[in-house]
Amino acid sequence: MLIIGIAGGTGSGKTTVVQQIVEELPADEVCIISQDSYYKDTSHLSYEERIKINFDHPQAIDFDLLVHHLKELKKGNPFEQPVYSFVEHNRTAETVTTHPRKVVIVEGILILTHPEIRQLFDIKIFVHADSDERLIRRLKRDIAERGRDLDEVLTRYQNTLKPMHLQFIEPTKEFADIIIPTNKYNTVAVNVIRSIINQKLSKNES
Ligand code: UZR
Ligand code: MG
Repeated sequence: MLIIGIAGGTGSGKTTVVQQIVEELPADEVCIISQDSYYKDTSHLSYEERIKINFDHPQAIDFDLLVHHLKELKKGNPFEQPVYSFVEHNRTAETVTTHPRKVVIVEGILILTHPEIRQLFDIKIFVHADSDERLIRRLKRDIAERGRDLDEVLTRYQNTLKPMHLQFIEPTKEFADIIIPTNKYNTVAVNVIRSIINQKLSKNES
C-alpha cells in the first residue's frame, strides 16, 4: 500500500491534482480520503453558531478519527468515511464505505500539520499556487458551488483564510517531498508523480 498525502492552501488545485493522478489508475487500485470529510461534528450547534467556526484551524478537524481510519486501512480493513455538507457546514447522516487499496490518497489543507499523520504518508506532496490565484479560484468556487456571495468570501479570506494559511498551512511546505507549482495546469508534474506510483506498485508486486 502506498499512502500519498496532498496538502496546499485553499484553491491551490489539490482536487484537480488528485483527479489527474487518479484518472490513469484502475478504480479498484485507488481510494481517496478528503480532509473535508473529517470536520468535527457540529450538530449540537445552530447554523448561526456553525458559520462562526474557524474551518481553517487544525482544531476544526477530527484528526483522531482520521488517524484511526488510516490505521484501519493499513491493517487491510474498510471503514466508513463521513460525508460533509459545505452548505450546512456539518457532517451529514451519510457515510461512504472506503476500502483499502494499493494507492491511498489523502487530500486537505491541514493534513501535513499533524505529526502522526505525516508519519503514515509514504509520499508528501504540497501543491503551490500564488495567493491571488487561490483567492480567484476560491471566490469562483464558493459562489458557484457553495452558495456564498462575494462579500462573504472576501471577508472570510481576509479575516480567517489568509492568517490561517500563513500560520498553519504554508509552514508545512517544509515537510513535503515534492512541491507542485499549480498556477497553471501542470501535466508534467502529475506525470512524474504517476510514474513514481507505477514504479512503487510494480516493485510491491514482485
Ligand atoms: P479546499 N469550508 C467551508 O467553506 N465550509 C465549511 O463548512 C467547512 C469548510 C472551507 C474551509 C477551507 N474554510 O478553507 C476549505 N472555510 O473549505 C478547504 N471557511 O477546502 O481545500 O477545497 O479549499
Ligand atoms: Mg478541494
